[in-house]
Amino acid sequence: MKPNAYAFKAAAAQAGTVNNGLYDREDIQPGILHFGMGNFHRCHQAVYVDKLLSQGSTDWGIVGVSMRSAKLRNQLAPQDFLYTQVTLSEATEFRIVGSILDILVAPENPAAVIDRVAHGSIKLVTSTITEKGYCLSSGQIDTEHPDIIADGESLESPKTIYGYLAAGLIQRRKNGGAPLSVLCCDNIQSGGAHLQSGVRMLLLKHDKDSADWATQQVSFASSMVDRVSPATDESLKQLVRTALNLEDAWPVAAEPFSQWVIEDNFAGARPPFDKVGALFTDDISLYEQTKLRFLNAGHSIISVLGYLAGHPSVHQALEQTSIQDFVVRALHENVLPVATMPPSFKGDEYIDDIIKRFKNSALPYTVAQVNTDSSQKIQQRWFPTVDDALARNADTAMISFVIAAWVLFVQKALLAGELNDPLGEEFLAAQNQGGDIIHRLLETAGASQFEFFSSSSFMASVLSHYTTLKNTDTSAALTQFLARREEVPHA
Ligand code: CS2
Repeated sequence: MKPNAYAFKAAAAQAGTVNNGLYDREDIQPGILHFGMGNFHRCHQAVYVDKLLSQGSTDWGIVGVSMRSAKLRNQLAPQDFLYTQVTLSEATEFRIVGSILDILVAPENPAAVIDRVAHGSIKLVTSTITEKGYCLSSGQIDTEHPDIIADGESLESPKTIYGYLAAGLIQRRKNGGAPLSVLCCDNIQSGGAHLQSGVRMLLLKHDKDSADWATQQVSFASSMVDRVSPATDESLKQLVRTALNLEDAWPVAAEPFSQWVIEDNFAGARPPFDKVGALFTDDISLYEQTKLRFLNAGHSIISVLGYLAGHPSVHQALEQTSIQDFVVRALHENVLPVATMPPSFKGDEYIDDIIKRFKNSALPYTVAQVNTDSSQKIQQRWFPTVDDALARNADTAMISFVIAAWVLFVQKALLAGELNDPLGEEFLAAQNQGGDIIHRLLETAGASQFEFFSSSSFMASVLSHYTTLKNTDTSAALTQFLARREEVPHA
C-alpha cells in the first residue's frame, strides 16, 4: 500500500465517511475496463462498483483508461487510486472510493490497453468519453474524422475507443475468445449501437474473422446515467482536508441523486449492479431519450441563457426568475407534449425534480461546463424534440428562442475566446464567412440532418428571436418573450 493510502484507510475508518471500513483491496480482481476517467465516472459508476465490492462481489474492480492526459494517473497513483467522493447538498457526506485499481494512460502505452481488452479476466468494458469521443457527425460515425481514418489504416496505436476495442478483440479471440460485454455510459442516444458499428467497421477492415467472432461473443449495450458532478476546485480539496484531515490530490463532488438504467444485454457475466441501486431493462431507448430531452436539454437551455445573461453557474442562473420560468415552461410546453417516457416517469414530477436538483447551491455547476462541446450536445438534447413537434404541428416557440440564443452564444463566446468546442475552428470559419450566420452555425452543429432546418417558418422564427436577442439585453428579451407568451398562450 502506498504511504498516502494509509491516510485514506484511516479517513475511511473514521466516523464521518459513509463507508467507515474499506474492504480489503488485495482481494479485488479487475473485471471492468473503463475508458474515460473524468469526474462523472468517479462519482457514478465507480461508486456503484465500490458498493458492489463492499458487498463482497470481488470480481469487479475497475482498471481505468485515460484517453489523453496522464494527469489523473499521476495524481492518484501515489494514493493507490483511492479518492474521496463528497456528496454536497443540505448535508455533506464523504465516501472513500476504492474501486479503481489502476489507471492506464492510452497514448503512453497503447499495447497495455489493448492487452487489457484482450485479457479474459476483463468481462465488461465501459465508457464515459463524452459526446465528442464517439466521432459522430449527423448521428453517424464520421468516416472522414482524422482519428477514424487513422484507426482504419493501423491499429498499432489506436486513436479512438473503436480502435482500442477492435485491436483488443482481435487479440482476445486469439487468447481463447472469452465473451465480452461493452456498455456505453455517456449522455448519447444509442451509444451501444455506435460502439458496435465503429468496432465492426474496423474489424471488417483489419480482421474479418474477428468481426464474425465478435458478432457471436461480444455484446454492445447502452445505459442511461445520471448524477450531476462538477469539475473539482480548490475549495473541495480544502473541504476534504479540513473534514477528514486528508490530503486528496483529486477528490470529486456530486449531488445526492444518482441513477443508472442499464440495457440488459451482456455477452459475459453480468455484474449485479441491481444490488446496488441500478436498474436493468430490456428497452433502454426511452430512458436515454427522456434524460437527454428533459434533464440535459434543460441544463443546456439554462446554460446558454445563463451565459448571455452573465451568470457563472446553473443555480445562479435559476435565481433569475425569467430564466427559471423560461426553462420550466419550455420543458412543459415544448418538450413534454411530444415526449414518450418510460411508464415509471411522470413528466410533471420529473421536471420539478430536475429543477430542484439544478438549484442545489451547495454544488455549483458552471454554465461553462455545460456549454463545453455544445455542438455535440444540442443535436441530442434539443433538435429531435423540434422535429417531433413540427411533425405533430405542436408548439416550438420556446425552443426556437433558445436555438437563437445558442447562435448568439457561439458568436459571443468566439469573440471572447471562451468557446470550448471540437468544432471551434469550423465555427470561426463560418463566422468569418459572414452571410446567413444562423444557417451556417446550425449546419456546423449537425442541424441539416433534421427537418426543422428546411422549415422556412421555423427558421424564420429563429431569425426573429435572434434579431431581438442581438439588439436587446438578454434579460429584457426573455421577459418580453414570456410576457408575450402570456398574452397569446402557445404563440
Ligand atoms: C451536463 C451533464 O455538462 C453537461 O453537459 O448537462 O453532464 C449533466 O450534469 C449530467 O448528465 C447529469 O447526469
